[in-house]
Amino acid sequence: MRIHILTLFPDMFQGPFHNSIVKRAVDSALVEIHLHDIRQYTHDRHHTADDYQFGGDSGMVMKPEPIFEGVESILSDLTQLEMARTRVILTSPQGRLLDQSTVEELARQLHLIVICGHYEGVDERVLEHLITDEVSIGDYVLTGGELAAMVLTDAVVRLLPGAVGSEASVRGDSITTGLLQHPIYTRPAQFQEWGVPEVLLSGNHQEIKRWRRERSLERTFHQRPDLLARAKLTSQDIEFLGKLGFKGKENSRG
Ligand code: 6GU
Repeated sequence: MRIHILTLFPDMFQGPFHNSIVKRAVDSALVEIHLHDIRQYTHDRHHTADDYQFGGDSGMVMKPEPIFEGVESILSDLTQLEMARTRVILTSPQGRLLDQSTVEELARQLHLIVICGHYEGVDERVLEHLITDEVSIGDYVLTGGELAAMVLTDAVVRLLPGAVGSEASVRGDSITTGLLQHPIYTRPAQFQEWGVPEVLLSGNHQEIKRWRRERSLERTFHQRPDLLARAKLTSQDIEFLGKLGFKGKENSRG
């Protein structure tokens, strides 16, 4: 996969992309990450990438020309077949909320081109005629789209085959399974005055599996009840949740 990021602040990406799993994925050629400074596609002396808003109002708007030029220069190197598996993404608080199923869909592409939105926003013609997806990472406002582009890149890269040590660990992800993760423990079995739940030391895999499932259900019920509406639940799960006060999934698709 190749990920192109168009940004006014390429230096912001040095930390996240040069450590841990993303770095390893780049080093082992699972992914290429190309940073493009939007100002390199400007042609005036001051490298102007933003301008005042028509109709008045405070705040600057990102100009369309350098963004079109940057994206088109990347697209011009692609074949028709590659184009069919390319997404042009704008990060913006107005976008669709990024979730794991969107990340999975993006991980199946050949090329991602990510434009980091800034200032009050981006000229609407970029949204109308250049991008395929507009993505937000949550209901809060960031100073710019760079952090969102890093989040998106990180989430996509870890799904590329070989990026994370164990495929099973990726498939068993909390959220991927529709439930939050159960509590986990490591050595020592006794830390200060706190032990580890007996069942985990019992060697009884049936019991351990059941304990984990119930803790997942419990956590999800208390922290993210919204997830239960979409989770794949067995009748045993529903019975357990019922004891916690869960009122069932009558208003959901199940
Ligand atoms: Cl993609 N950009 C900005 N500026 N704020 C955000 C966001 C993006 N996603 C959530 N908040």
